[in-house]
Amino acid sequence: MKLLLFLPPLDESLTAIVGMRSRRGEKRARFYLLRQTVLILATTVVCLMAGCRKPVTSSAAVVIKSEVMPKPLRAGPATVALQLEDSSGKPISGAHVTLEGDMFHAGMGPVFGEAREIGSGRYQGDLQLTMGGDWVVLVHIVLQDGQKLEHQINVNGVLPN
Ligand SMILES: [Cu+2]
Repeated sequence: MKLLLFLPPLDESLTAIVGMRSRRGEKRARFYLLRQTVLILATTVVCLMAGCRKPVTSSAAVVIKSEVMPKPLRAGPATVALQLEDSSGKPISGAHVTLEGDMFHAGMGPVFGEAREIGSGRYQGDLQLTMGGDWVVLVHIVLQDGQKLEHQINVNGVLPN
């Protein structure tokens, strides 16, 4: 019994089960267990959803879909296409979107570009990938309300020109 008391937050339900002999007590204990289970399940579902969204999202309220073209990519101009939506799938217009390409090796600086809105919530811009190899494209987004988001696209294996 003492041990059980040291196990929060399940201790409430466990002591209830062990300690109460009346039917009412049992009912209450079952209720506690059920409530505990529902809480745990709810938490798990939220975590799973958050995990699923992570690759395409920088913020809980904004869904970012991105693509770098053409495929396969060669050193030279690349086009970055983005789609911004809110959680209900409504396109997000009026964002300011800039692009940054990095290779993270000595002696090489980043390249920059700007994306324009070409349709409702759809943005597109060019980046000069100046050599073959593994690039990381950082998309800097400022929404109309001033909220800042960052989205990362790994672009591996760009072919030399
Ligand atoms: Cu390089």
